[in-house]
Amino acid sequence: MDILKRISVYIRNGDKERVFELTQQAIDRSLPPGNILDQGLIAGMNVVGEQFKNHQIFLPDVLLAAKAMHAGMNQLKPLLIKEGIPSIGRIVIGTVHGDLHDIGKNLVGIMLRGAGFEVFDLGKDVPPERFVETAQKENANVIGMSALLTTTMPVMRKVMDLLQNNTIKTIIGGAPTSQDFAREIGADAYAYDAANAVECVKELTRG
Ligand code: B1M
Repeated sequence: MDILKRISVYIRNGDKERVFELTQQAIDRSLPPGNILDQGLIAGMNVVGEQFKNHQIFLPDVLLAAKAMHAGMNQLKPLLIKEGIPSIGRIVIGTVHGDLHDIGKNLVGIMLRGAGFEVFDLGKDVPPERFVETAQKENANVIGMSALLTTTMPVMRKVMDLLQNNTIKTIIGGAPTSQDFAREIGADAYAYDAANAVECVKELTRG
């Protein structure tokens, strides 16, 4: 079995030690970090999501998979972020209040940093006011919100309400969100994945 396939299997098994070892091996073999991420770590997590939905595995299994995912992502982080490049914009990101899913948001933060943005990561379970207050305090150009639960999507609307008459741009993402939802709440952009988030934020901060 190839090394990326094995990483995805160990994500599914929640074996963070093996994920750590194999990610290091893949890096040592000079495999592109983007491939290790997509075909190894994310591929494994996608299967975990399917199995959880179909009641084949349970919450503790998902938690272990998330820990294994973090172990691999931490190793890839320095390769995805180029150090010392000048900031091309400032963005506040976070997962909205009530929502504890932060893997996708972390990935978006890593890719934005890699592209040269200064990122203020508020973490998860972030109240609407905090997004706005931090963006104003840090003089950010953009606020980025992540939600993985249908029940927490309305928090994005609350942030939009607080931002009325403000020039700060907004981007949303996360599995249950969509372009239509972004339009409905008045967000400036919707991104389907981390690479797309970088393209959208570049567009929002251009000129
Ligand atoms: Co939960 N969970 N979870 N979970 N979990 C989902 C989201 C779910 C779809 C699983 C399922 O049923 N198939 C389901 C949500 C259903 C719904 O509302 N539609 C669900 C549920 C129900 C729950 C609980 C309610 C379970 C329970 O307690 N009974 C509970 C809720 C807790 C809470 O938040 N209050 C819960 C808990 C957890 C864990 C804590 C165990 C763990 C999270 C650990 C962590 O994040 N630290 C977890 C996990 C891991 C998942 C799944 C399996 C994987 C999510 C993930 O990390 N994916 C997920 C199933 C799935 O998504 N297939 C599931 C990998 C990640 C790289 O992708 O996050 O989509 P993603 O991010 C992508 C894009 O969406 C996009 O770019 C990222 C990179 O490509 N993106 C953005 C994300 N944010 C963006 C922001 C942007 C732009 C793009 O701009 C700012």
